[in-house]
Amino acid sequence: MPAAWTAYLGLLSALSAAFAPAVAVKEHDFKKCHQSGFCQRNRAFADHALGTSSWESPYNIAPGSGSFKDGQYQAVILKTINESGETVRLPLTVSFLESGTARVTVDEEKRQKGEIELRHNSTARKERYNEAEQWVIVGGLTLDTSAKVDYEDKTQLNVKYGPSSKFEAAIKFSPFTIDFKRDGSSQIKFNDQGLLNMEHWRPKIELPEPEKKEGESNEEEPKEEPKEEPKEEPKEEPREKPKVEDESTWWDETFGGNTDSKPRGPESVGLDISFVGYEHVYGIPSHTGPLSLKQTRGGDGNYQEPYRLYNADVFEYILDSPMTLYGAIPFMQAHRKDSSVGVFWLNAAETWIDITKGKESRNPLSLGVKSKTSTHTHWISESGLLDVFVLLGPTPKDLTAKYGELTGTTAMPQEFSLGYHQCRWNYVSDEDVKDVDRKMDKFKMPYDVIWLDIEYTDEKQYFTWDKHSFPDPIGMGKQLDSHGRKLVTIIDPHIKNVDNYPVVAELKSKDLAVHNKEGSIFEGWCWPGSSYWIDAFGPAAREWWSTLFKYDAFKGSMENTWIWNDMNEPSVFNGPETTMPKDNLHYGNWEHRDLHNLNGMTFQNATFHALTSRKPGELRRPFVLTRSFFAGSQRVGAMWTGDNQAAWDHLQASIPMVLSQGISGFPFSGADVGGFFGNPEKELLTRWYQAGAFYPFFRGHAHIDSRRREPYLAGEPYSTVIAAALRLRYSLLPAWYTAFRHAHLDGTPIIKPMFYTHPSEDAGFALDDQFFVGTTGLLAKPVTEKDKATVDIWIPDAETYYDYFTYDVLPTAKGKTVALAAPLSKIPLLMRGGHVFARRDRPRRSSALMRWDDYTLVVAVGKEAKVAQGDLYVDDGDSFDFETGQYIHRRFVFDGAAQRLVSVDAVEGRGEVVAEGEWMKKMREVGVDRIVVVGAPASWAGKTTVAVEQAGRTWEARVEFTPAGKGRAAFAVVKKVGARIGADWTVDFA
Ligand code: NBV
Repeated sequence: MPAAWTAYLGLLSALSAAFAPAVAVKEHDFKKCHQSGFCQRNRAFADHALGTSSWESPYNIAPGSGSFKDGQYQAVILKTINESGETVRLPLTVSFLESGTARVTVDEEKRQKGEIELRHNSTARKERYNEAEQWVIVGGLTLDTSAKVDYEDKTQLNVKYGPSSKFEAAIKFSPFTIDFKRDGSSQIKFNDQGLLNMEHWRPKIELPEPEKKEGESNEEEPKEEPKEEPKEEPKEEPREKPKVEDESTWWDETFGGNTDSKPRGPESVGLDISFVGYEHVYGIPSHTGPLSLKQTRGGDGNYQEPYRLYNADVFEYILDSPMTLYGAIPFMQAHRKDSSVGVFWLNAAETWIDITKGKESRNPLSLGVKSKTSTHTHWISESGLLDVFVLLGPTPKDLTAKYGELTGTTAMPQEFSLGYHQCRWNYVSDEDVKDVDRKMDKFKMPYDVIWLDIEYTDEKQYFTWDKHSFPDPIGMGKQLDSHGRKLVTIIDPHIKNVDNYPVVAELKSKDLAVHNKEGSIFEGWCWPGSSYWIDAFGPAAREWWSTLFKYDAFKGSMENTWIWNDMNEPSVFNGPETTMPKDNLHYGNWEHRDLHNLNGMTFQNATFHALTSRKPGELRRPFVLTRSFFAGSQRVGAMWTGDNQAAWDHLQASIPMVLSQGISGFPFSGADVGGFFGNPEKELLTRWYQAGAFYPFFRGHAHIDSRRREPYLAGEPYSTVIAAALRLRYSLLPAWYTAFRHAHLDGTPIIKPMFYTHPSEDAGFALDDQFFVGTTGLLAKPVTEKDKATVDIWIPDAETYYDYFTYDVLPTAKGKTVALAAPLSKIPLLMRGGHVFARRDRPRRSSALMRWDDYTLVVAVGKEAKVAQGDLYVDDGDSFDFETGQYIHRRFVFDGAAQRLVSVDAVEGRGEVVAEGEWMKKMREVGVDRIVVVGAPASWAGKTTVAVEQAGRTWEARVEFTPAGKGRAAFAVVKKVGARIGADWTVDFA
């Protein structure tokens, strides 16, 4: 290697190391609320408002400005900005949608009209960012023309809307508030605490002798909490301009040595949203704390900081924290016994959410709920519209369905992607990959995908291969393909700024990268050293991105290559908070500030679309894993929870994190199995595989500095136990795929927390360490503690619960916790009576090889009436043909009284209308080989055959009955059933 080249590489790695974050998250690298000007101002505003008994919100609907038409109310809110009564006009729209969802949007008239001046000669857009909707919302916006004004006078307007007009929005004019009611009682209140705050545009008044220099940092000394500042008596403060208003952060702001030029000055939006009578709130992922969100204004066990949503490469994140992580979904659900409501805050700028709970409503006139705890939330975003959707439930399932209608549901996945993924940073060569592939087979460990991290590239130039270590990617791909396996390669959004790299040359010449505030290409540092970032907000950039993935462009990729998008927050090593400067400019001249949280999604979306056009005539479901995400990302792939650690508490934290993803509309999620940083002890690794087998996305991954830990390296007894966990996952793949189908159809989570499945059982509302899988009735509680030999599982209802492996019947224990034996070899897993689910029991190397395997149906007989039911969905797992009906969806119903199990089409009348394609014809013939009835009636003793009837033919199948034993349920196994999965049939046990 020439000396100059070596020197250059040395410099590069030194620089990368200098800019790369060090070993543990440095909390001080990320802003606290008091270091984020708008957060500090809004918190101070809240302190002032809540501490001032005479406080009145300065926002009023302009008399006579309102009109109601076709399901929409429009008016102008006047914000009084000074003592002389000057006002700013803020156009308000309240839309009542057919789905029963209401939407409240507030804009700023001057900015709509472009009647503002930008500082620093900025060319940024003048409007408040109004394009989040274009990225996020895909349906559900049809107005409810039957919504009607129920009452109106000079002070208020009441609109009845929603199903059977059960919902009501009481809009008060002065001050402006909205009270959303269901069946006459308040559920959600806007501005009830008077914290509405839209920082209007204002010119900067340059003082001759400024008290503070422009750009002066507010980072050095944390500002004292406002309450600690010497304050005048609150009631003596002028109402319109509280003393706490801190102008020092209106203009240029510096943090970590980076100055944000803020050409539009202060422009935040803040609003208090109260959930009346609700004690629990959930959602707003991604954070590491409990599923039921904590209070954030201090106090015992509470956080001091608001929950933050500002996608960032947090690196070795800490647990039990409201700190931001890699992705953001500003959707919150509130729950109390038998009632769920929610809000979706459609804003892609940096956002903070304070949560407090209290017995008292601030408004003394609010009726009826004083004795109950209410949750008050305070939402604060740096810029953009105020745009909030209100969902009135009443069930958790209603919320996920309505949210899914708005933002879309989980894409039907590639079937292989539900299998196990083997990843590490890095498999060092194609030979290494092939070796791991062979060893997994040797140790009889099923897996579907092996992954390549950044080192496969030629010097971090994506779409290339390191020629020395990966001389034959196609040969490698073919070996994988021989067992139906896939390869996922990483492609990040930073494009190396180097000569002789055609990708960067095109990016520059076509002008498709993100710009800096001056309007030229933005340059920053990431893995490759100096880099540019594709601006996936622009249509031309997306089109160009697609060209790079064509098989003949990305040479070495093939039909079984899929993609991983990392670092898309975006991570910029030398940027503020390791991301992009907020005054960078994107397509359409929108500031990065306005759309930061959307950035990751737009990149994943570009990759998703690129994968649909790799070859003319080929249209397959893409698989793209993303680290960064926003509301709507569920439509284009899977996510994982980023760089966790090989530690028990990280295993523990992963479960609420994945559950939170699920209830927030993005259930295709998982955590790095084994933990990214560090070296897990073998017990931890094993327990992590057992837990990971229940993540919707199941991938082992490890940092480059960690020791090799492919599951077969664990040694005995660990490897055997891990292999069993992998096989359990594989045998249940039909049930997982069916759960994904449900998520795709109506937005339900794939794994479900207790409050979701049992919304009437208070004792389950805070539980986040056990969950149901889809509608299978499988209740799992992974072991997440060292040296544990039992776990306590909470039983949510009076159904019969059977141990999955032994068929032991749990003592009837509604609302109680029951100890389950959980030696290392065992995953605590129960079957709830009343369910039927499908499995494929023949162990194979990969899911593709199981494609035509027969099914086993498991019937867990329910307590009352001895009934059980469930379903199975199957399609070709790869194409979009399911959209035109090429799928099989069966419903199985076991009737204990009639002693019969039937299979019927789950979609009535479908059989007649679908012309069957090749896959479907073949699939129909696949058999139901075994039926296991757990909790079989004692009367079946002595029975040796059952009668099977299908399409007018009947025959007998053998059944083996095992009577109930000590604590164990009786069960019956029908063998060689001979029924077809795609046909109607009956198995008669009588
Ligand atoms: O590409 C390297 C890693 C990757 O393995 C990990 O999963 C990502 O979360 N990546 C982050 C970049 C650097 C991490 C220290």
